Amino acid sequence: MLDLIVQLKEEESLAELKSMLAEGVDHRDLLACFMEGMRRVGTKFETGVYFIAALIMAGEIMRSATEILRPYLKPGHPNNKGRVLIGTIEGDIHDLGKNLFALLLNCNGFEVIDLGVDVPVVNFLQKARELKPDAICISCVLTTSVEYLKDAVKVLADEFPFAKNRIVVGGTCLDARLAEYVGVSLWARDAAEGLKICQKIVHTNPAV
Ligand code: B12
Repeated sequence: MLDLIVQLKEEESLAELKSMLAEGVDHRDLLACFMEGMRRVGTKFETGVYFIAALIMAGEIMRSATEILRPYLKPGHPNNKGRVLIGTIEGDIHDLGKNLFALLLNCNGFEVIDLGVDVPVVNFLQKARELKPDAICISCVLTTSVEYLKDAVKVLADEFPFAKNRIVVGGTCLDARLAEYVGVSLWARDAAEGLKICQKIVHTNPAV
């Protein structure tokens, strides 16, 4: 299936996904396969083998795969309800990872307010003031948006004394070093890790 994804064969890769699900293959492994496919398409883009049209095509494949996997993401016992504000940082229009994370939060009983993509800090600020979320989750996929993220973290932390323990960042371009650079201690490698962080925040430090 990985080869089909990397070759951007939408119909074939999705058909393969459906048949593997029907055979009982773990949906987490299948999701991981699609994500690895996206990574490889990205590398081909980086090295000049693929062009922007391939990224668009890959995005469509990932979107459809997420839809097919959606029913499998529901857990057995929802708990830890809380409110999460989420968005992709300014300058960045990637939303598939963010949407996947939002879906996982939803399936686990969280109320999710999604501000969309290319979100300026002022929008995060306004909504955070209005809704007092348990967590503010910011997706950053592009390296070129890291400075916006750093700025957003500073503005939010200045405004809300406890924001530092409520801002969660994630996205392909981030790692522990960059998270530290933008001033955040809550960084997630993937959506599942992000979910655990949000559950912990609600457990130990619910918003009032
Ligand atoms: C599909 C795609 C696109 C699509 C996006 C469609 C969409 N609706 O999102 C389109 C065609 C729009 C696109 C455009 C561009 N892209 Co693009 N794109 C990709 C690609 C192939 C896949 C991304 C993806 O959806 N992955 C699958 C999702 C599920 O994974 P994910 O995003 O990593 O999310 C997971 C985690 O990171 C996490 N997560 C994500 N966000 C958050 C947030 C929180 C709070 C938490 C807890 C977790 C979390 O949860 C997810 C699940 O575990 C990647 C390749 C790659 N390596 O990722 C390049 C890639 C991200 N793109 C890249 C580039 C350069 C661009 C363009 C600048 C290209 C251009 N010259 O125009 C533009 C930028 C447009 C813009 N202003 O944003 C580069 C970025 C390099 C960098 N470090 O900055 C990459 C890495 C490709 C590459 N290797 O060069 N792209």
